Amino acid sequence: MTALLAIICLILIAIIVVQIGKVTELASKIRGEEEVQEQSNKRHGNYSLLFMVLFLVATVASALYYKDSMLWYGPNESASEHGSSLDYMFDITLFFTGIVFIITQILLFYFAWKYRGQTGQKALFMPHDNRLEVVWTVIPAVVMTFLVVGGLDAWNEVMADVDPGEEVIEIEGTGYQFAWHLRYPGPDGKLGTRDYKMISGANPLGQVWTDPKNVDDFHPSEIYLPVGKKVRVRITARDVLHNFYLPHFRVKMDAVPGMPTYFVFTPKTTTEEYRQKLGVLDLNGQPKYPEWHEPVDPNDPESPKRYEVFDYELACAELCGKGHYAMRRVVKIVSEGEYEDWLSKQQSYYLSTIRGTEDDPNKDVLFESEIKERRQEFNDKLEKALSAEEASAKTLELNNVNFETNSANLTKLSIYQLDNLADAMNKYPNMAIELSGHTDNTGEPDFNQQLSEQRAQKVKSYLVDKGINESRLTAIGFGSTRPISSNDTEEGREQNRRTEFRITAQ
Ligand SMILES: [Cu+2]
Repeated sequence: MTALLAIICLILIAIIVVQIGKVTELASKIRGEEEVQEQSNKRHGNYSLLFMVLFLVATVASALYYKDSMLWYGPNESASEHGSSLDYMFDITLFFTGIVFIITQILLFYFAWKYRGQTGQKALFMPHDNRLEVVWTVIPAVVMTFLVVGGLDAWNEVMADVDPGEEVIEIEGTGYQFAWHLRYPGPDGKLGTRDYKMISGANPLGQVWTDPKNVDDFHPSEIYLPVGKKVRVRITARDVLHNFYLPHFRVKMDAVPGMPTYFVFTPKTTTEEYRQKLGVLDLNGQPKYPEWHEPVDPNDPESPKRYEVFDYELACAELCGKGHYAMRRVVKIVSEGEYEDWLSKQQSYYLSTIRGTEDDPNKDVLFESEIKERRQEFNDKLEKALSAEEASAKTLELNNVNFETNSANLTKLSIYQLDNLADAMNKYPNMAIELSGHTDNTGEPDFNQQLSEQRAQKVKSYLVDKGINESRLTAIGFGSTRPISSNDTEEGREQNRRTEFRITAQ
C-alpha cells in the first residue's frame, strides 16, 4: 500500500514538473526569452547558496549529535596504550581536512552564485598565474608531509613487534565463515604448532597433537585479558579474507589464509572502568552522556541501561560473506586477579576433547601431569579407606588397571597405577590386601572365573616383582558373580570388568 502511494506521488510530481515546464515556456514567449532566463539563473543561484548553508549546518549538527557514540571522541577514548597516538592522528587530519572541506564548499557555491549567467557579464580569462600555482601546490604539500610523517611515526609505534624475551601474552584468533576461533597458550605460555592438513571437525585449527605445546592450549568463547599487560594477537584465517577488528583498542588487521599476521597492544582500561566512564554524571548529577543512559530494550524502560551492559567487542571488518555479522565476540578486560581466576577455570582443548579418542596420537603415553594426578587421586582414596571404620569402605577399585581383551596381559599404561599401589604397600608396612578380579557376564562362566583369577594373580605377581612380600597379598577371582552395574549396557559391562583390592590388615 505504501509502495503504491509512493509511486502515485512520484507520477504526480513528474506531471507537475512537466506542467511547470510548459508554463515557463509560455511565459518566456510572452515576456521574452532572455529576461526569463536571467531571472531563472538568479533564482537558482540563490537556491544553491541556501543549499550550501543548510548542508554545512546539517553536517556540523549531525557530527555534534552523534559525537558521544563516535570512536575517539567524548567517552570513547582509546582503551589501549597505542590508541591515543592514532586518535591524535585522526584529530589532526580531521582538523586540516575540515578546514579544506568548509572553504572548498563555500567557494564552490559562492562561485556558482557569483558567476551565474547575466547579461553583460563576461568570464575572466586567466591562462596562467605562477603565484597561484605555487600557493596551491606548496600548501597541500607541506600539510601532507606533516600528516604522512606523523602517520608513519604512529604506524611504526603501533606495529612494533615484541622484543625477544619480552613478557607478553600471546593469543590467536582464526577467522572462518562465520566466527572467530580463539586460542590461548595455556600455562606454558606458548601456542602449539598447526598444520592445515590436520584440520577436521574435532580439530578445527589443525593443531599438531604430538607437539607438547598444544597439550595445554585452550579455546575460549570470549577474549579475556588483564589490564596493563602487553598482548600479541596472532591472526590467521581458514577460508577467505577476514579482518580482526577491536575498535575500542584501535586494533585492526587483515586475517589472511596461509599468512599469519599479528598485532601487539596493551589494554589500559578495564571493561568496568569503561562502563563507568560512559555512565558518568555531570556536576548537577545529570548523565553526561544521556544516550548511554537509555534502556537497552527501548520497549522496556526497566531493562538495564546501555552503559551498564556495555562490552568491548571483536568484529570482522571484512565483508566476508552473508553470515559476516555473526563474527562478533565479546572482549573482557579485567584485573590481574580476575584474569588468573578465569585462566584457572579454562580446560585444555586437547585434554577435554581429544585425549583418549581415535584422533589422539598419544594414546599409549601418559603425561607427567596425568601421572601425578592419578597418584594424588589414588593416595586420597587410600587414606580415606584406611581411616574409615566400616568394613565396606575398605574395598577399593583399582581403576586405570586394564587387561587386553580375554587375556590376563596388563595394558601398558596399567603399571602407573600398580606402582602407586606398590608405593602405598611400602609406605604402610602393616597393610595386607586381597586382590580380586571381576568380569562381565559375556562368555562362559567357567572361562570368566578362570580369567578373573588369572588377572588378580597377574596383579599380585607384579607387586611381588616390585618387592612386596607375598604374605601380604592374596589373589582371588569372582568371575561375573559380583556385578556393580547392569550387564545389559556396554557402559555397565565396562564397570563390571574391574580389579579391586580389599584392605585386610593395616
Ligand atoms: Cu569475516
